[in-house]
Amino acid sequence: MKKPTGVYHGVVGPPALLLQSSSMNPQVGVIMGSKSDWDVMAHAVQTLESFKVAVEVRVLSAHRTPDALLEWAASAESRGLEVIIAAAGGAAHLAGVTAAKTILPVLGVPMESAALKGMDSLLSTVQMPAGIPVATFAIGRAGAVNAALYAVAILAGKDKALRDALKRYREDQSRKVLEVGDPRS
Ligand code: RP5
Repeated sequence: MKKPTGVYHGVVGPPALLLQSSSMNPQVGVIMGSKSDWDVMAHAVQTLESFKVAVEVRVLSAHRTPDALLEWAASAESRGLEVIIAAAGGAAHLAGVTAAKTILPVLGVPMESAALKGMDSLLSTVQMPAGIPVATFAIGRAGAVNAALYAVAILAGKDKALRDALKRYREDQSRKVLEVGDPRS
């Protein structure tokens, strides 16, 4: 998976670990607990960029860089972000902690883990007690892509060009399936 192109514009003190962002005015923030999550989360960033949605991408950890995460989440709305995608594996509290510090919609993507194949990540992300919601997606690549598509759908509520692009995406997807026809040929 190729890295998204673009220039990073720092917003939070010393960065935990910088990947890249794609624009001066990102609408979606994509954060992940470790650089080891990047190969999967690159699918989310690539999907967002295919819709020309500007993305801020950071590695931030709820347990390894708690102060930087809290500052990033608390300032997300004032920086212009409208949706946050948070991916983590294991005892995955990244999405929940992020959601605790912002009223922006937080979309959680559980990463596949070595020990429990992501069931730990899934349950840690999805089982938020009432009051602080995290919209949780599938484990791994499917979740990364769908979280990005869901973020696009949220933004599309006030952006007709994005609504049209989403419709085209669905149409292309349907056409590709139908083009297969008989899979034996
Ligand atoms: C989580 O721990 C990360 O989100 C990652 O999925 C998992 C393992 O991290 P590393 O040990 O590979 O850095 O915090």
